[in-house]
Amino acid sequence: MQKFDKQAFIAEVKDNVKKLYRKNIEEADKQQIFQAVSYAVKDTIIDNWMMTQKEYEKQDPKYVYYMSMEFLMGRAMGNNLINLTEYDEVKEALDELGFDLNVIEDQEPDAALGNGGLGRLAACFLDSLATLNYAAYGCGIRYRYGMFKQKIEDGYQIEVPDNWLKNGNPFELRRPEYAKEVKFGGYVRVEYDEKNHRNNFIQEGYQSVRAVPFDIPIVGYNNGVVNTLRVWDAEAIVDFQLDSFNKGDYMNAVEQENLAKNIVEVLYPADEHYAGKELRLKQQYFFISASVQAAITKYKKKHSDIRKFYEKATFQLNDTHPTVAVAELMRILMDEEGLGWDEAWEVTTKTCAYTNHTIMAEALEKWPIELFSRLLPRIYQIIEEINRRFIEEIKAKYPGNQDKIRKMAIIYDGQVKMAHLAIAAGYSVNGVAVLHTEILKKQELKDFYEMMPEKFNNKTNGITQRRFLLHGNPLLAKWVTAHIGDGWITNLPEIHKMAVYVDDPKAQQEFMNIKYQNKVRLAKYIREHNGIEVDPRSIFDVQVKRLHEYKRQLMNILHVMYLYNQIKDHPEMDFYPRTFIFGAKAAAGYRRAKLTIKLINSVADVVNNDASINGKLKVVFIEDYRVSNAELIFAAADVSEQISTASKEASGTGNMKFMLNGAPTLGTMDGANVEIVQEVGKENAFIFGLTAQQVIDYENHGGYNPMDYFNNDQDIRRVLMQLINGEYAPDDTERFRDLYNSLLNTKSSDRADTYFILADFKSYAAAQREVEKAYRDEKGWARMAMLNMACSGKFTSDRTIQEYVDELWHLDKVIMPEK
Ligand code: 26M
Repeated sequence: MQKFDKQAFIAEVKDNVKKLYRKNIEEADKQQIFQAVSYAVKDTIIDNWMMTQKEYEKQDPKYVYYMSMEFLMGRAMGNNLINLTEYDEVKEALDELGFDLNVIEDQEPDAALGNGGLGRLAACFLDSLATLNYAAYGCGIRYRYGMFKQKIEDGYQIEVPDNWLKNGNPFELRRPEYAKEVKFGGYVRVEYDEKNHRNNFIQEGYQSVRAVPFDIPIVGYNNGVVNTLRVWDAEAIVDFQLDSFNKGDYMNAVEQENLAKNIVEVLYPADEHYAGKELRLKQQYFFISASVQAAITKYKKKHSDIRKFYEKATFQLNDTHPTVAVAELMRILMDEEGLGWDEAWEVTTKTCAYTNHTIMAEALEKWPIELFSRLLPRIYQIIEEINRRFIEEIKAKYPGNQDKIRKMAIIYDGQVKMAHLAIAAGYSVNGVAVLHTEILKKQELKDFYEMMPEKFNNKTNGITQRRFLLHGNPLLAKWVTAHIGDGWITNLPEIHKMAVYVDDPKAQQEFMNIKYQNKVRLAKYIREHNGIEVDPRSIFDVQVKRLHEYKRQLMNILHVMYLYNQIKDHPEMDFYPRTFIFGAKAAAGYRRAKLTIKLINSVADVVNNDASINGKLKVVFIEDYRVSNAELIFAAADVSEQISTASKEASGTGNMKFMLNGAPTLGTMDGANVEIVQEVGKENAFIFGLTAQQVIDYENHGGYNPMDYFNNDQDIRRVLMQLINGEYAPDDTERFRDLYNSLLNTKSSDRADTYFILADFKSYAAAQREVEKAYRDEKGWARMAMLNMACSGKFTSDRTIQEYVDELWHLDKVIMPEK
């Protein structure tokens, strides 16, 4: 690769400022500098991008199309510099110009085209695919508004639109020459084709939208590879102009204009919860139809036999959201490419694979037949036929067993079940952690597993160390590299070489000092963004993730209330200062989640302002938790809170980011926590609570009664009473009644405390005491924290991607020519 030329870079930045803003560099503001630097970086990227695509053309590798409604990319500029290995050089160049690269980076809005774990996983996968030299496309939607920005007003969450494109996106490239037409509605006319002796299916009376791709470069680490994230924008297909006085055409034109405008307007901000909204289905079909069409077009440029499509392409479906891809591929193969059903089915089932990300029942996508068939009439016909044949298969395997059909049919009870379609039509069904996959096989998808066990497999999630250590924690990254070299950047298991230093007092000191500096950096962020003063010498105990009952932020804050009671009762008690840090967005319509945010902030108000406790306890709710501030938070954490009700968190990926940055896990045996403990040893984690099997057994036998805990445990009773006696809501004692009810009142739902908070509370509190005890032993803590970092090698997304490639996708590694 070309060597970085500092003076040439500076000249280009100056030139960009001039061209873009008609200003000299001294006159430019920080946003303008950000744009100018980004365009200079893009210049370098473009050369590699063109070279990569030329090489792909030449070597004709198999592609993976990662189909996802969400890509939670975060900021691009810093990460691109990291992967181009030009970060330090550009930092110097900007210093020379009198700018701080970190400050310039803060000018970039996060690309928040995702809700949480599922969307961020997609982003990590793209980074790993490019770094490992695999040909890949991310396929998604260019939402005008991404995940809402969160403001906290009077302790309550307020959602503010995320106008992330307002200053333009310097890294994207509009590609109108690759636009595709996507059709909605109308009806299907069947016409007998005399010549070919078959029926033709012709969609008529439809509305259409022009899908225009925007390409975003995905830079591999130090390998010259640049892959593409292709996000689709929608435009009206007809120019909005009246060339006829026909009123019907006019209204039709207006409607098509509106359809286009609405489709890509906004990301649906729901996590693990599904509401059958028509616009959501439109979004799904819109980006899937465009992406599948584009994949076929690309294949046909080089290949003539469409029946071998699967040799050059595989579609990974990120949850059920993109599952219409199955039927869209069938449609194109049959209606446009002329294949018969069986031929088309063979191609489709060798192309599509499905990843499941949750066992939460409320997340399962089902569409009413009426809505589905009206919006996608031809696609619905195809799904009907897939369903008919699938039911025949079930009957053949389980003769006379109506129950199996009821439980497994793709269309049943007036609904189209997307997970069933994905399983029936995919060559693979995978879970995202060992425990999760086992639960899928034994519980949630038991019938499907019994019928087709060969499809089921596990791919434990991972994260990219390039963003979450090299970029997010430069101090630690440099320190690790100074000890063991930089091999870990592309081969994370090498970080285990740090294990030889865990008992070395000098290394322990240095490690703790780096952690301290990162805590100072976060304390500064908190001071500037929350106006709260926190002590970087206190234990930073962190829970950051979407707000959901199963993740049990409520248990965490109830425990804080319990600690506060103890400190007030026993002021003389020796208590190691603790800062509890929360960050979480609640879905806009999720009442209980939003009330939990209010409770956290109410507890914070009381605790943080009680001078009598000498700052022993602080509670901070970080506003607008997102990828960019997450990088600061992981680097500064002492304790990683991973406290979901066992069996509910499919994997978790935040847990891995904390571990990589040397924060031990305080958690349940859930999701990937199980594998984290396996890697680092249970003596280097703080594990508590019911096991997944215990939770499942309770659920199956309706045998848990939270009143037992309320009646028999004074500490628990006291904390719960404080929810309804105005302790944290003097102006409205009823404010937190719903949270109280959720734990105790069987009338508020059919069962109380569905997430076993009271059952786990005391073992959680005990584990928290163990944390404090361990932290007091400074050397012991340094050892434990360093061991966590050293044992995090398994959790790189490079490993996850390599497993997908070896076991499912069978991609070819593309070798880049030396430059
Ligand atoms: C559904 C309908 C309408 C709008 C949005 C949705 C929806 C969006 C995201 C439903 C679920 C969504 O995400 C689920 C998710 O993020 N699951 C998480 O996936 C991670 C990556 O595999 C895991 O680590 C987490 O444990 C899992 O909760």
